[in-house]
Amino acid sequence: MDTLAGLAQAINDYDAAAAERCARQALEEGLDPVEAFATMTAAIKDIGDGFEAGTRWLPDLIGAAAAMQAASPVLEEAIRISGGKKAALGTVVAGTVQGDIHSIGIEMVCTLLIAAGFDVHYLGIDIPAEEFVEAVRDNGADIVALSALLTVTAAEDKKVIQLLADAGLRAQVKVMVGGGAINADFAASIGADGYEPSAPGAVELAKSFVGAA
Ligand code: B12
Repeated sequence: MDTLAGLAQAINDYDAAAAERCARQALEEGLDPVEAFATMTAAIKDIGDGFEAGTRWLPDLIGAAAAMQAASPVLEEAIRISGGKKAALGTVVAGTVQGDIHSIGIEMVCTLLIAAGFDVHYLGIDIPAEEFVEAVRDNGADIVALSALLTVTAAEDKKVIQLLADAGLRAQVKVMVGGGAINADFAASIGADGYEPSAPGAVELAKSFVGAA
């Protein structure tokens, strides 16, 4: 079995130690850490699909997430190092919206943004709309990146945009939205400035916002 297949298998087996070992091995073999992360994303998505279909259960999601979270820091560290030190392209405030505790995707978005040269303020998960607005104001952010994976929390994106407008900040900050609960039509309907389905896509979008694409 090659290393990336082993990495996918480790996610599937909820084997955190094997996932971390395969991630390190992938780097030693000179494989692209972003590609290794995409391999894990596909594996965990399969488990999510099984959960939706009723063939997998919450402990399966928890086990797979733990395996992915054991390997992610190894890959994220490599991505940050390869990004080197760059002049700041702009300031991003990022987080997962209130009611939603999914962190893996937005953390990869943040890692790639940092590697590309953005100054990123990651607020974490389950973040109230008011807190995003405060962080945009306090950090003079150019971009706010909102992640939502649950259908029920997608509406929080709209709330953030509304509160930014109420605070007189909407004109100075671009809003990008993503996560499994979001699509381009939804993003357009709430007046977001952009949507991307992947972390590399998020970086290209952010660069286009600051005229660096
Ligand atoms: C792992 C996981 C969990 C873990 C999360 C651990 C963690 N620390 O993140 C745990 C076990 C905690 C969990 C809990 C729950 N989960 Co869950 N989970 C998943 C699963 C399997 C994978 C998510 C993931 O990490 N994917 C890998 C990452 C890399 O992908 P990603 O998050 O999509 O991010 C990528 C892009 O979307 C994009 N992106 C992400 N954010 C942003 C932001 C911007 C601005 C941009 C531009 C791009 C972008 O870039 C990322 C990298 O490419 C998904 C299945 C799926 N298909 O997504 C279900 C899923 C999201 N979960 C689901 C559910 C229902 C739940 C629970 C309600 C289950 C329960 N009964 O308790 C709880 C919710 C708790 C809460 N309040 O949030 C459902 C949601 C259904 C829906 N549409 O509402 C899913 C879709 C499973 C399913 N098919 O039913 N979950």
